[in-house]
Amino acid sequence: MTTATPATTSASTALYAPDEALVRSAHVSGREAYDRLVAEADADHEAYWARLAREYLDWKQPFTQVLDSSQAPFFRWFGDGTLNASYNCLDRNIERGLGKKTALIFEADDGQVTHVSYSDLLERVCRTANALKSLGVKKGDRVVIYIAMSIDGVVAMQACARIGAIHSVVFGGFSAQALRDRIADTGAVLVITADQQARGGKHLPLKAIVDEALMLGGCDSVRNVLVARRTGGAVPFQAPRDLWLADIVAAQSVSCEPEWVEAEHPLFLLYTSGSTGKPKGVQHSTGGYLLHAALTCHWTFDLRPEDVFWCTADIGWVTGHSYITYGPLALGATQVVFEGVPTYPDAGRFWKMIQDHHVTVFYTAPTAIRSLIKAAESNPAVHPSRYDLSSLRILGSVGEPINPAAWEWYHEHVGGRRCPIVDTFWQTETGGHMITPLPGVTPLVPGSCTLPFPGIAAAVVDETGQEMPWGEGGMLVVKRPWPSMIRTIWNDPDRFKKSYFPDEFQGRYYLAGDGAIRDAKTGYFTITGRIDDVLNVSGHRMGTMEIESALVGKTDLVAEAAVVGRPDDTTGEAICAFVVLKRNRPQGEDAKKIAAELRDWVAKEIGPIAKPKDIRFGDNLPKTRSGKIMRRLLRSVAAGEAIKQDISTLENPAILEQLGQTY
Ligand code: 6R9
Repeated sequence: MTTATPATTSASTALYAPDEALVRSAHVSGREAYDRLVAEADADHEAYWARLAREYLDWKQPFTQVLDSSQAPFFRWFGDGTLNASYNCLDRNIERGLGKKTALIFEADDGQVTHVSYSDLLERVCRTANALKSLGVKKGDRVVIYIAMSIDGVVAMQACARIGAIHSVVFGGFSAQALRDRIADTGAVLVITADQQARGGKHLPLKAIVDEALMLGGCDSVRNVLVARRTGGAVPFQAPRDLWLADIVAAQSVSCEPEWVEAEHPLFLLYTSGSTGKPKGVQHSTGGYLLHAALTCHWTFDLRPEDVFWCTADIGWVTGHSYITYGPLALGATQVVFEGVPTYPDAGRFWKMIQDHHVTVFYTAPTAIRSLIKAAESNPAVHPSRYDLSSLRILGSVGEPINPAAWEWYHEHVGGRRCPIVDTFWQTETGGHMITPLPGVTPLVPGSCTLPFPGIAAAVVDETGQEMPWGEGGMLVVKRPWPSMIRTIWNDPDRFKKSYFPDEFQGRYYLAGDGAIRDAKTGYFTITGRIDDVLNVSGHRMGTMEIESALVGKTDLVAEAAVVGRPDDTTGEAICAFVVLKRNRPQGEDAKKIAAELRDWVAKEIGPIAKPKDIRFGDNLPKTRSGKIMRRLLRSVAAGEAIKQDISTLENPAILEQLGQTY
């Protein structure tokens, strides 16, 4: 059995050639086919995307314009075309004879399984869409969805799309405060939630948190709260504002004419962390976004009509949008939707579900793999070898770099050395895969996301925009616009420009915010990590600033706080907070107690995913003479490394030793 080694971001040098049979049968078949697509896109970028937009989407009003760069970097794609995302995901599959085909195989936390056919799904979406209309929700209105993984969640998103309402899904692990901020920023007219969520055998609140969020103020735009019944637990209810989803839906018709929207009509807003300020509402379009979600699902996962696809992400993150709600449905695929967690009732849950549902394409995050490696090492009963995983043909990874040791284990023990692993690099802002192997094309190198998706002009550059020679690291950029790119930051177009199209590159290149290096021989990309103050904890993006402001928001206790990341074997990065209290520096039991109190506080302010793993106390923070916190030093202290940096500008060197102490 292989053992897990600490997560590193370096790629190994092993090459795994794709299987010959797969090369022949894949949608993109062999390196020559890939090269042809890349050449087609290079020769006429617009014609390439226009061809695919016609092949992959059904348009009500066909577009005649392709790319409009006149307001760059506010690019517009397929501007005069109209379509509906829900029509493309449901009706057209039924028109093609897939009405009885299973769209969703939903497995609940307790193991109960529900199959939903394409016809059933369309009916549910239409009823919910009509319910929203009956409550006055119109095209362009924002609807916040705060719900766990569920059929209702997918239906709610599709129902918004059907009537042209803009959904903004908030991950069910976010706190009332974080939810309030998102409701207030979107100006939502309605919130869709559930009574509670079931996770790992526990019932956790949802509706009660919505109530708390609405009471925090700034949410006057919200007229109604629709509540799905999940656990049947007692929840606070405020008529006439609150309505049971089942009651209102029961009274609705099962058909609902789609609202045909312009290609640029916003399909959704999704909040994500940046290096400064509050989370930003990433705005996606309908046409360009849906094209890339469908296309990447087809090529990267080589999805076929008989496949059973399973993406383990939550619909609260972008991966759940593109590879649960939109991509697979746009292709008429069958997919598994899972409510629970990978470790309940035991850490064999994923493997058992793959076996039970004959999953053929499985897409998960390195963090999950690393934690299941650990579990399998201590308990052989949950090792993947105990399950029949022979249905699998393709594996995927997303969210953070996958360290070669975890890659090898995934390849050997889950994929039986048969299944290629597509290590897909992309972001909330990019809408879909940007750099990724294709199963019938790319020889694999563990730890490398390999080559750009055809049509994506990814490059590694220095701070002047000059391309780096292969073998030398730099900043990852995209040199040409692509259809599923972020359109703007909701309510903050200036921040959109500054964050993604900075002046250093004359506003021409999209700046991803990640560092990257291309292999000197193959030109393969390896992502070396964020170049800004964004942390990646278990594949979740967190801004250090957000956590710092939550900590200093505890005004009775905290004077100052600085947050950095440090490497962690399981979660990739861990959050480490350095805190100066308004009272004496605590030690021993006292320090433990205060650290626990601060963790709970952060969980309340943002959500449990933002809880610092380490909290260190000091009389002060390391600062330059001009008063700037020296974060690079804190990163070394957090990682337990010897300080090698120049500390001559540090005003108070003694503080480093103090901050290095644990309790
Ligand atoms: C899809 C998603 C985006 C950030 C991104 C990068 C990291 C994602 C990765 C990866 C290395 C991969 N990231 N996939 N790093 N290899 N295959 O995760 O979106 O939550 O916005 O995070 O995640 O740092 O910039 P999002």
